[in-house]
Amino acid sequence: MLDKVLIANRGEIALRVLRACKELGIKTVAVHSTADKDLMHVRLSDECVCIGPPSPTDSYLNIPAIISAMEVTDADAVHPGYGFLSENADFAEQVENSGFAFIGPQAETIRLMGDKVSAIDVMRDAGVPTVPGSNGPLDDNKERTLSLAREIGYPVIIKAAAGGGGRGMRVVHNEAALLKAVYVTQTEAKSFFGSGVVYLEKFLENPRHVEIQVLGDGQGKAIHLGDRDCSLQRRHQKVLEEAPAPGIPDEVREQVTETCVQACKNMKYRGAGTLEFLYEEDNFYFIEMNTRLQVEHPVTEMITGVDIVKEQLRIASGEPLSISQADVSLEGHAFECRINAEDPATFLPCPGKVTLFHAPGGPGVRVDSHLYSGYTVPPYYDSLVAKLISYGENRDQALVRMQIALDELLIDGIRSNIPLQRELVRDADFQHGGVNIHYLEHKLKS
Ligand code: MV4
Repeated sequence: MLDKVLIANRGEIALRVLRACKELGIKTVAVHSTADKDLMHVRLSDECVCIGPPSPTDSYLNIPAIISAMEVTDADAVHPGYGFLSENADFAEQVENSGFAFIGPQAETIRLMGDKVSAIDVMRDAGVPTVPGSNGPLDDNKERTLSLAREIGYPVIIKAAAGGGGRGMRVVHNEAALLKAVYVTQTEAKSFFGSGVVYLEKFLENPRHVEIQVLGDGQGKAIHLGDRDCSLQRRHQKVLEEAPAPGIPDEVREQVTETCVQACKNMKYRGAGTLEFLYEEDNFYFIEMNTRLQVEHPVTEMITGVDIVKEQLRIASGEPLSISQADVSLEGHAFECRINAEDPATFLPCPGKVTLFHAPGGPGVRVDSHLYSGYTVPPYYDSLVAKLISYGENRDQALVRMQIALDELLIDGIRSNIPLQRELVRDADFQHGGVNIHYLEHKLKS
């Protein structure tokens, strides 16, 4: 097992990783910016190193500073959490070239999945269902692009191969607008990502966002931990997630999860990963793979009983997965409400001093948060301050537990989206289950 892990992140996820390390008897190093010396996980770690000023570029994204901190503290491995350097292939490569372990996939895998065109290729080869489209980059043959879109049928979407997560895409509703949209997306992609490669897909109008959690040992063994529905989002920021995705026929779920596992075996995937799909009319369509631990991993942990972060640490130690597919059973239902320090009306970040923090409790309630009474939320980072997770034997029980927990949760001193979450868990359409990716934004407009 690893002896010492450096946690290259902050906030709730740094605390989550710290807890997993402590359970496994692994020593911890916290690295933090000057704005983050009062973070909960900094207090609880064995050692801490200040790596720079508040700006993320100078601290949590500063590769030489992080690798130096690993050298100084003699850490074996780095856990990147989510965001920051978690999907930076150059970081993973430099970490491994410096003789340390990166807790995540091999740099080449991160690169392969970071290019959405090659990711789709890998998935299609494994039998994963993909969106009808160009199956590769668009070239400068305008006639070919026009006839491809005509075959697929409008609307279509042009996406940057180096994009993802909602950046660098453009919907096209008719032939007259196609070539201009391709050109504009290419130009934008070149300036945003340094690569002008774009591809084309059928635009699905009212899909749900359903994703599959996988684990691979890096030697060709892989398993899945079922799916999550993350359709409730605003401006590509997820708000409330659940597992399993409601209303998916068993045989459809079994089919797609099997193909995901096959894809991971083919790649000899190492660590935790998520395959993102659009789901419409009982069909899954792969769009992207995330090669990191995700914010919403707890809902999967609740319905499987598998500690995903501990599995990541075991895999990075070169140990086999602690479970086989036959050991994984999906039981019950879980929700996660993301609690953000933001203005309920404008959604603008609301940093400041938390004068009172009271976490809910009771059966089937989990709170992943770095908050404590007296903590000051700094203005420099993401506004996520807590994740409230509920579990129940069935969806109704998990939902009522979430309603109760949200009523118990107290955060004074800063504004938050708790009022929105309290409203969502009482929304009739959400309660029914299976709302699509546009539901929340439509609701907020009305
Ligand atoms: C799509 C799509 C419809 N059709 N692709 C947005 C984020 C990025 N991960 C992919 N995205 C989309 N790709 C096709 N072919 C609609 C979206 C999309 C979306 C997807 C998931 C969650 C929220 C979304 C909000 C708007 C658009």
